[in-house]
Amino acid sequence: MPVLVFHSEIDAPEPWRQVLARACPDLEFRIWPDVGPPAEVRYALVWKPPHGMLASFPKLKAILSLGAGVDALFLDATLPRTVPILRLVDAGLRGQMTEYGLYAVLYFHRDMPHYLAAQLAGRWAPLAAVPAAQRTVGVMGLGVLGADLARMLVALGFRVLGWSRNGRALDGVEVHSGEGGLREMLSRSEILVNLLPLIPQTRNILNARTFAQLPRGAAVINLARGGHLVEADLLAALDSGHLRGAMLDVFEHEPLPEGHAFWRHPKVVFTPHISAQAVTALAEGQIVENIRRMEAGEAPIGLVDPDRGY
Ligand code: NDP
Ligand code: OXD
Repeated sequence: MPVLVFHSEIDAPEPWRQVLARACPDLEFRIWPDVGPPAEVRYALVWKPPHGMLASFPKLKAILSLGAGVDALFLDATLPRTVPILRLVDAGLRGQMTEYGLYAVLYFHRDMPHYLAAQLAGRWAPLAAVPAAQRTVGVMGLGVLGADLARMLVALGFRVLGWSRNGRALDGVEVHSGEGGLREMLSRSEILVNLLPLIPQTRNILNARTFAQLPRGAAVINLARGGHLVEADLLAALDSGHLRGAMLDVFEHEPLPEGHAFWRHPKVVFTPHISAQAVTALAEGQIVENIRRMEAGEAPIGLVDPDRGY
């Protein structure tokens, strides 16, 4: 019987075993590394598989990612380049990410770091109101996740700037692209949110030069990948006072190493890569549909372009 191999250190296999037993009874579910004869494996349902794992299946038909971002797959030099990679497109991630992004923007917009510090210091310290219509938020990456957040920010009345590769128009959002567009967007973004994929062109994009182009007192929110951020540059920009704060969900090394400066930094708030998590009940429809489409020879959902890397 053809086999689907599961590997993830953060997603439980059992719910997936049950879903697939029901929806794809002709597919046997096995958990890496107990996969049996490698030639029986047709599908790999994975999050951060060990390097070499995918290349060990000579008849693999598709790599089903348990996440939207597939950067970790491309770090494997042995990744079979001709096997389609299918990423999660929304599949329950979009709503979670938009909630988190809104929360993060509102946290800075409503000066919560100031009020938390004032409370702890026993100070009653009101600041002048800044209406959403006078606040500019920049969103880097206007894909499935970034565009939804941008739309919701527009609905709340913010001035929203966005940056994407193709610069496609988005209602209510001033969209930019290219190097010049990025400069223009950064120069006006009082709160900057990153929702780009991690590819060679975007690695380290949140760096000293980027921060220097933001208005003094801006805040940075990184929800995409740790590899986008040059951590030392963020710390320097926070410590110099150029940036007023950062909210982070992702890190170059996860879990964040013990003793890392972010743990106790007064201007950094962070969460352990939870802004949008794959929930089986919300993602199963897309995974099952993609297996059906692959078996029927139809175009799958979320096909990654290996040349673009996202
Ligand atoms: P999409 O592929 O739908 O969107 C990516 C966006 O980035 C597109 O708008 C794309 O432009 C833009 N982009 C890509 N390259 C460039 C570039 N060189 N210059 C400017 N813009 C660029 O991805 P999703 O929205 O689904 O996900 C985005 C990322 O969010 C994922 O890759 C992942 O890293 C991260 N993520 C994090 C999670 C977490 O829990 N922290 C959960 C889920 C995702 P264009 O529209 O022109 O193609
Ligand atoms: C994803 C993630 O890319 O959870 O889906 O980071």
